[in-house]
Amino acid sequence: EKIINEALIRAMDLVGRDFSANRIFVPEMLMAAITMKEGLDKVKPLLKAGTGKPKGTVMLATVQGDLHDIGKNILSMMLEGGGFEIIDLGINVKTADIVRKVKELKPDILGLSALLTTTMPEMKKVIDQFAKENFRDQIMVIIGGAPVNRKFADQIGADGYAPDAAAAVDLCRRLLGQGVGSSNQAL
Ligand code: B1M
Repeated sequence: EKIINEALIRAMDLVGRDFSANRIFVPEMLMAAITMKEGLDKVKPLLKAGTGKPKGTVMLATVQGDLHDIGKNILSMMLEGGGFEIIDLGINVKTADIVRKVKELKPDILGLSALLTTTMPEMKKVIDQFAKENFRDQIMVIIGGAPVNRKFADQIGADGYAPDAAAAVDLCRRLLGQGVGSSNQAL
């Protein structure tokens, strides 16, 4: 977790800052993302959980129109490390596909990620679609990603918000009535 939080994510913050300041451009941002993925692949085995019964199933997706998946992938790794089973639907996932997969595979929690201000509204669309299909009370929906905050989560009727992956693991534990770890930023 120290390698992820204090080296990889911090480096990515610098990449974001340089991109905002027009010092680097999309190709460099993409190179950084590929490098980050390689780094995460090396760290992943260290976070693997021991054997035992899964603590619950979490389905993850980056919403439609959004290609950012590094934060979601870190969350996936940390949830797996925390003993959860993960179903990852990937990036740019259509609302209809998310709803269909949730109904078919019945995870305990659905986690939605968005990194763009333009794709945040897709999260509301997913929640509204569950309501439309009379399924809202059968799935807990949590959201996260850089432009998202607790106020937005409340506004769209999400069951929880977490500012980072560690807080999201605590949030999932709490929603499933299990003890939490070090973070108290969730919910
Ligand atoms: Co893009 N990009 N990008 N990008 N990119 C941002 C997000 C941006 C802030 C950069 C900037 O301007 N400073 C900006 C968004 C501006 C805005 O909307 N306000 C931006 C832009 C503009 C774009 C494009 C439009 C650029 C263009 O084409 N002109 C384009 C859009 C493509 C699209 O999605 N349709 C684009 C493309 C890309 C790449 C493909 C090149 C690449 C992504 C590759 C990939 O993900 N595989 C990329 C990258 C790398 C970034 C930055 C530099 C880094 C994102 C990242 O991975 N951060 C980013 C700037 C920044 O964030 N500093 C930027 C590290 C990661 C660990 O953090 O994802 O925030 P994050 O996840 C955190 C938390 O948010 C949280 O946990 C993680 C940490 O523990 N979290 C959750 C995330 N999901 C969660 C879900 C939860 C709970 C917590 O519960 C379910």
